Amino acid sequence: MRAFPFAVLAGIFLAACSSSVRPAEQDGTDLWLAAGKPYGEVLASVQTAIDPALPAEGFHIYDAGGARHIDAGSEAGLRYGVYALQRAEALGQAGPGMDLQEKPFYDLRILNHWDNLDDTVERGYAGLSMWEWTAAEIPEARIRRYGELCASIGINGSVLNNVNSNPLMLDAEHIARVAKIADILREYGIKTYISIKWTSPIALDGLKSGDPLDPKVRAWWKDKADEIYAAIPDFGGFLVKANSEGQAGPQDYGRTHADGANMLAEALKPHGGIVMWRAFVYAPTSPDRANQAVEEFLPLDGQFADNVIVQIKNGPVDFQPREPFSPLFGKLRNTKMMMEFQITQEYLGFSNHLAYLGTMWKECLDSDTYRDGPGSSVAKMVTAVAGVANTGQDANFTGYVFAQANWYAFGRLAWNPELSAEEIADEWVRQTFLKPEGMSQKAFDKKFVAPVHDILMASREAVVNYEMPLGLHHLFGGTHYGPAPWDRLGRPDWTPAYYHKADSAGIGFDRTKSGSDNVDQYNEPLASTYENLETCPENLLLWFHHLPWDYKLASGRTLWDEICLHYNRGIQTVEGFRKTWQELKPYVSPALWEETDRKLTIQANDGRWWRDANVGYFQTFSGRPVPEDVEPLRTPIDSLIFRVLLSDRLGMPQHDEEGNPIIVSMRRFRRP
Ligand code: GCV
Repeated sequence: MRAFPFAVLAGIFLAACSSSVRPAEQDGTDLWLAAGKPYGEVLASVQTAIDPALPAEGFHIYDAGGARHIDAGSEAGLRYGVYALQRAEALGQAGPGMDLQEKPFYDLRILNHWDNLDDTVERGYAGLSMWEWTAAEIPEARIRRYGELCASIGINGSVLNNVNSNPLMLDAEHIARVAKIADILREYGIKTYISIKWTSPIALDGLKSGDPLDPKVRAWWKDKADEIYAAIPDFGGFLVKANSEGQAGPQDYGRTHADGANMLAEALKPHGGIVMWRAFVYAPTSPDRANQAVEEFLPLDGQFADNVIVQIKNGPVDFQPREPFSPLFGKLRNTKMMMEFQITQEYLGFSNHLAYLGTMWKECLDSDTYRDGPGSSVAKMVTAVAGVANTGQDANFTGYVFAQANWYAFGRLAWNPELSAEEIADEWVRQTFLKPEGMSQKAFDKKFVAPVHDILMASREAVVNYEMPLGLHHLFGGTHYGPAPWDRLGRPDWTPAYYHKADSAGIGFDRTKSGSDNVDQYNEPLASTYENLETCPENLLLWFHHLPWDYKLASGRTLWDEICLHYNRGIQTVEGFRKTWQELKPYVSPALWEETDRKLTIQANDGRWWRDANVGYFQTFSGRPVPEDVEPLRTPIDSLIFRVLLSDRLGMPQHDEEGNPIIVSMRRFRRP
C-alpha cells in the first residue's frame, strides 16, 4: 500500500469532516433573532411578576423553587427580561442558577429615521422607507417585526421621519397615520416621535411668521401639540433641525436656539413630551466648521427648559470615519445632552462595506472630556442616546447582513455603554449566524465565530485607513460614497479641499492655537495633548495639525510614506477579510456567503479607488514617489480627477460584474 504523508492524510480527514457539515439555510431576514427561541416560547417557560420596587425598565432573572423567574419593574422591563433570557439561551449563558439583574443606563434610547414622505430615505441604503408613507395602508407586519427587533435590544423610541422635515407631517392625515404606527410600536414599548419643520405654521395655516416669541406662533404649536396628543396620548415629542443646512429656525427672527426649543417645550410640557434640539449647526463663512456648535450653544448653557435635550453628533464635523468627540460634550454643564450616532453608513461605504461601528462608538463614549475632572467620559456626560437608523424596505431591513450588526450594537450600547465592542460583536455573530448541522459548538466557535468576530473588530479601522487615515476627514464626493479630494468648487465647507488643505508645504487642518484654535474647546489636559505634536494621537494628527510632507512619525517614516502605507494597509486588511471569507464557505448559508463575498470584492475595489484617488491627488502636491512596499497605484490620477461614481436614482453606487466602481464623467453623472 502506498504511504501518504501526514499532511495529505490530515487533509483527507478534514475534507471528510467538513463534508458532513451542512450550512443552515438562512437569508438574513431573521437578523439577530435567528438563533433564539421565539419570544412567546421564552415567556411561557418562566414565571413572571411585576415588582414596583425594581427600576421601571429593569428586570431580574433568577432560579428559585425549581422554576425560572423574571421579575420586572413594569411590562416594559418584563419584555426586556424575556429578550435578555432569549439572548442568554442563544449564547449558552442561561444554565441552572442563572442570576441576571439589569436596568438601562439611559432612559431614552431612540432611533432617528431620516425617512421622507415620498418614501425616499435620506442617507438610506436599504431601499425605500420602511413606513411606506405613500401606500394606502401601513405595513403592519414589518412594523411588528421592527418592534420586536428594537425591543430585543432595548430601543424604546422611534422618530419616524427625516430631520429635514416636511410640514405635511403635521397635517391631520399624517397625524392619523402616525397614530396607527404608534399603536403598534406601543406594544413593543416604543414611543413615537416626529421631526418637525420650523416653518410648519406658515406652510400649513398661513401664519405670517415663525417667530417663537410671537403669541400666534406659540398658540399654533400649543394647538398642534394638543391635536397630536388627542390622537397619540403617549406621543414622545419633537426632534428639531433648525438653522442648519438651509433649514429655517428661530435665528431667522433674531431669536436663539433656546427661544425656539423652549417654545416647543412649553407646548409639549403639559402632555409630558420632550424636544430634542439638534446642535448640528455650521455656517459657510466660518473658518472652522468644527468650532461652531460650541460657539453657538455654550452661550445658551442653562437657558433650555427642563424638557429640552440638545442632541449632539459624536464628532464636531459630521459622522466621519474618525473624529475626536464633539467638544460640546465637555462644555455644557446645565443643559441636558443626547448623543447622536449614525448607524446608517453615510461615510463608511453605505450598505456595501463591512464596517462594524461598535468600536467607533466605544471610542467616543469612553473618551474623557475632563469636564468634572478625570473620569468624565462622554458616556457619563450624556443622558440619552439617538442613532440614525439604517433600515429600509429590504427584506433584511439593512441591505447587508453585516450592517445589521450596527443596529444591534447601537441598541446594546444605548442599554449599557459599558459593554465592550468585542462582547457585542461576539453576541451578534452567535445570534445571527446559525450553526451548521453536524458541527459542534466548539468547532463552530473556533472556525466561524472567532474569525468573523475578528473581521468585525478590524473593519472600522480598515475603512479609516483606505478612506482617510491619520486624522484626514471629509474627502468625499457628492453622494458621500467615493473620494473627491480635488473638489474645491461651491460652498467651501462642503468641499474636501476645505478639510485637507493640501499644498506643496504639506497637508492637514491646523486647529492649534495658532490655527483655528479648536483645541481650546477641549478641557485640559486634552487641549494641550492635541496642541502638542509630541502628544497628539497619531490617528488624529491631520485633524489638528497641518504638517510638512517630510514630517517624521513615530515609525521614523515620513508623513507622506505613512499616508501611502495607511491606504495600503486598509486595502490589505480587506483582502484579508476576503481570504478568511473564502475559508468560511462551508459554515454559512450560500445566500449569506455570496452576498458577503460580492460585497467584500466591491469593498476591496472601492478601497483601491480611494487609494488611487487620494494618494494620486496628494502626490501632485508632495511630488514624492509611492514607497516601494506599497502596491503601485492602479489608476492614474488623470483618469479619476473630476470623475464620479455612477449612481442609480436612489443614489446607490453602481459596480460592474467584477465589483469595480463604474466611474463616469461629471457630465454623465448630472444627466437626469
Ligand atoms: C439629514 C449631513 C448629511 C445630511 C443630513 C445632515 C444632518 O450633512 O449629509 O444628509 O441631513 O447631516 O444630520 O442634518
